Parts: sequence; C-alpha cells; structure tokens
Amino acid sequence: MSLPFPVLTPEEAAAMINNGDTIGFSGFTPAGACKMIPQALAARAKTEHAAGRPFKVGVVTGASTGPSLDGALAEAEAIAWRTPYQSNATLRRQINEGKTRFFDMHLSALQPTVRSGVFGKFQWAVVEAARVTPNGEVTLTTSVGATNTFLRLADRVLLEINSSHPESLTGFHDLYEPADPPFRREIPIYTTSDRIGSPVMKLDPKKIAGIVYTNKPDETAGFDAPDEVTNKIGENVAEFLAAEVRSGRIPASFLPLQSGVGNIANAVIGALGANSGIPPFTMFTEVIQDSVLELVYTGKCRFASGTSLTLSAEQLAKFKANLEHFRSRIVLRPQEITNSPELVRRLGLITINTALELDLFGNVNSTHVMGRDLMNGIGGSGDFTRNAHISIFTCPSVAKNGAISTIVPLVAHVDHSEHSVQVAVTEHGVADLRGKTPHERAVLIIEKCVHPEYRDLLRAYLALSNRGHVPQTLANCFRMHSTFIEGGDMRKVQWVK
Ligand code: 0RQ
Repeated sequence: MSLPFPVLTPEEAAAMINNGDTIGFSGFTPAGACKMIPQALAARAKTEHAAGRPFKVGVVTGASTGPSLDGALAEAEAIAWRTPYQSNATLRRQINEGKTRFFDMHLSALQPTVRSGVFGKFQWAVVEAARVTPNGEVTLTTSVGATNTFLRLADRVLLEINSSHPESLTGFHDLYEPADPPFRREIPIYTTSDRIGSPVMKLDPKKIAGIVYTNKPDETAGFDAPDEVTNKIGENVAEFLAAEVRSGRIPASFLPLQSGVGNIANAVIGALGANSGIPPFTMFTEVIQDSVLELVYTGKCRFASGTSLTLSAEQLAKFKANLEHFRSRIVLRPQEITNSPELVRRLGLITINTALELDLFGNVNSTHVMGRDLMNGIGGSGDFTRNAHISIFTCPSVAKNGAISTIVPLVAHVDHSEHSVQVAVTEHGVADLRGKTPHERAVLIIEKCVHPEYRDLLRAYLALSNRGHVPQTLANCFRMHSTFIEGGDMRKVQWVK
C-alpha cells in the first residue's frame, strides 16, 4: 500500500525536533517504545553540545522504556525533564545528582495531567506503530501507555513503522479516552474483558510529519529464573490467597489480579498458577509479563487486560506464533484505564506489588533508597494499592546480603500508607494486617516477616515504647538507616534508651 507520508531516515526525523520541545514517546517498559528516532535524536544532541549549542527536550512516556530511548537520550545528556517513571541507570544517576528534573507520578494520572496543560504544549508525538493507513489509522504495537493522548494532543506526529511486530496486531488494542471533569461519565467496564473503545487510533493524516521504517525488536531484558527466596515469596502469596478462598473471604470464582513488574512479581504469578487451591482467574493489570502470558497460554489465566506486553524474546516469539489463541484472551488499553481507581475498586482487584522497604506499622516505600535516592518511581503501585479489594506487598526480608533489613521501624519515604497496605509477605511468612491495631501489626510483622537476624533488634525497638496509638520512638525510628549510611550494616544499630 503506498502511503501519502514522507519516508524519512531517523536522522531526518530527529532534525525536525527543536531544542526545548516536549515529546510524548510511545513505550510502556521497553514494549512498544520508539527505537530509531530517539537514538538519532541523542546523536544530534551530542553534535549540538560539541558545537557549544544547548539541546535538551522534555521526555514523557507511558512508563520506563528501553536502552534506545531513555538510555541513549540520558547518555547524550539530552533530557531536560522526565515523567512519569524510569528505570535506566544513567538517567537515575542524573536525576539523583539533580541534573535532570523528574516528576514521579501515579501512572493513572499521567494522561489527565497532560490533557490539563500542566506540562504545556506537546510539539511532538513520536510513536511506534505496526501499521498506518493512508487515512491516518494507526495500529499500535506491544503497548498503549499514554500514546493515544500524545497522538491526539501533539502538534505533529512522527511514526516508526516496525515490521518486527505483525500487522495483525490490529484488534488487540482498545483505545478509549474519558472526557475530563465536569463532563466525565463512568468508564463502562464491568468485567476484565469488556471492550469499550477503538482498535486503532484515528489521526488527521495532515499531522503525520513522516514515517521511519525499522525492524528492531523490543528491548525487554529477560527475567531471572526464580530463586529460593522469590519462590518462597510466591508460595506464601499463593497459600494466603488459597486460604482466603477456603474461608469465603474471596469468592470461589476468585477476583481479578494485578501484579507489579520484575522478577518477584514474575515468580509470584508463576506460583499462583501452580497452586491447585487457586481457581482459574483473570488479570486486570498494567504489565503483562512472561509468567502471565504462560498462564494465558495454559488457560489458568482466562483473560489478561493490560497496557503492555513486556515479554522476553522467547515469550514474544510464542505470542506471535499463537496470535489467534491470544486474540480473544488479551486486550491492551491506555494506562488511565488499566490503572483507573474507579475500575480497580469496582472490579475488586487483588493487587500484588513490591516494596523496597516496609515499616512495623504497614507503611511502604517503593521508590527512594534510604529516603533520598530515586530507584524507579511509584509507577502504578499507588493506583492499585489504594483502591484494591486486597492489597498485598511482597519483598525479600533483607537486601545487600543482609546488611539492610527491608523491614524498619519507620520507612524513610512513604509511597503507600498504613491505611492502604493490607498484607505483607516475605520469604519467611505472611502478616495479615487487616483489622489489627498498630501495635498488633508490629508484632505480626516482626514474628512473621522479619529476617531472623533482625527479629531481636526490632522486638527491642518495639519494647522501647508502649505509649500512644502508634508506639513509635522518634529518637530511634531512622537509626537503622543512619547506621547503614555510616557503617554499611543495619545489624550494628544501637537504640537510644
Ligand atoms: O539492587 O539490583 O543493585 O542488588 O533494590 O530489588 O529485590 O531485585 O526487587 O527488581 O522487584 O524491584 C521496589 C524497586 C523492587 C520495584 C522495586 C535493592 C536490591 C536491588 C531491586 P541490586 P529487587 P525488584 C506496577 C508496579 C515501584 C513501581 C511499582 C519498583 C534493587 O518493584 O520499582 O511497584 N516498584 N510498579 O538490592 C536499599 C532497600 C532495598 C534495596 C531492595 N530497602 N534499600 N536497596 N534494594 N530493597 C508496574 C509499573 O508501574 C511499571
């Protein structure tokens, strides 16, 4: 099919972008992220910088991306500001050194915030597509994220048509953008598999400034094989949920699941699949990663709704080879729909996310190491946790070979408060915090979740105070953190009496 759009090299496309522009890139994790234009833009920034000219752009995506986008642009020092989430080591360093401005946002809030104008005008949407028609109908690839909003609002559009994705991806997406207040109505999704929008993005063809052809595959790194700790965490979550079904607190037909991203989340979903006490279930989640695809393939997961297919090369090949099997079992939606607080609450989600650290009273830090340095961002964890039917946090009980206890008296940064966190799980056990006072929660967390090497230390901490509703001791509550910062090991902490 001949297309009425200029065919450009990545360099020609990058040359259209100006210093100071704001760009909405496709990509939610490396899935569906642009690959060629950002690399050419990074090269252009390096040339401009070498000539003594400034060149930086504002970068907005669905979530994190891959090395060709965040990696290349960060390495070229071409990012002026970034939102809503990232996971790149170079960019993380620049953010923590105060060289790049970063706004850590709930992912459900990104699209409404972009529409509100808080970030100003978007000069460009730079988007990976499987297909575009002469009249401007765009089929997205392995993610939606916030791309539908970028395409609609940006002044101009550059497309990367990527032939590593089959054109027959048309039909996997369900694009829907709610009206903004005061005109917003309910989002009419009542079960995980409901479709309410369009399979393609309809664009004014005049907005398309050009297309770049590529066949570069998604840059998703594989997942680590589950180890003893992640397996045990997975089994503990599965056993807890199976017991909830037996007790009738979760209906026998089960409730839709959300699970976070990463190795622990991958292992947890694998364990749920293997547990005979968990009936076949559906997922209303953000990221569909390897273990989810496997369960959709086997039928243990009856349907998966997400905003990205974040798959290793092996699982992506399986997806493509069985496209027709997956067509009626997977849908990709915008992130303001997958993470919508309204839908999370209505559908009654069981949410499972990972904490960096958890405190004795149930507050969770997902984002800032020692309260200061950004790791990745809050991502969707807040959207899901705050509105869940049951909210679960998992983490290994220790980090850095035991020098850090992930369970501390008070978290050094709060992402999820004690009011939203219901169940804590480590490799040692499960603390069900529902219906418990702060003191009861602390005892449960110490006895069920804390690493044995830290139990006496934290029992001693709790014994220091029996005053108030939350028995916290302000002179000591960050002493485990400061002990680590000063001496490299939380086990050396000395409580002030
Ligand atoms: O560092 O790799 O240098 O050893 O943190 O820790 O245990 O491998 O866990 O990869 O699942 O990441 C919270 C960061 C966990 C992630 C977080 C160190 C540890 C290691 C990673 P090394 P693990 P994971 C929806 C859900 C927020 C977004 C979210 C995350 C590294 O899950 O970003 O939930 N979540 N989104 O050694 C210092 C501690 C530590 C610590 C671990 N207490 N102090 N370092 N580490 N605990 C999906 C999206 O929104 C896209």
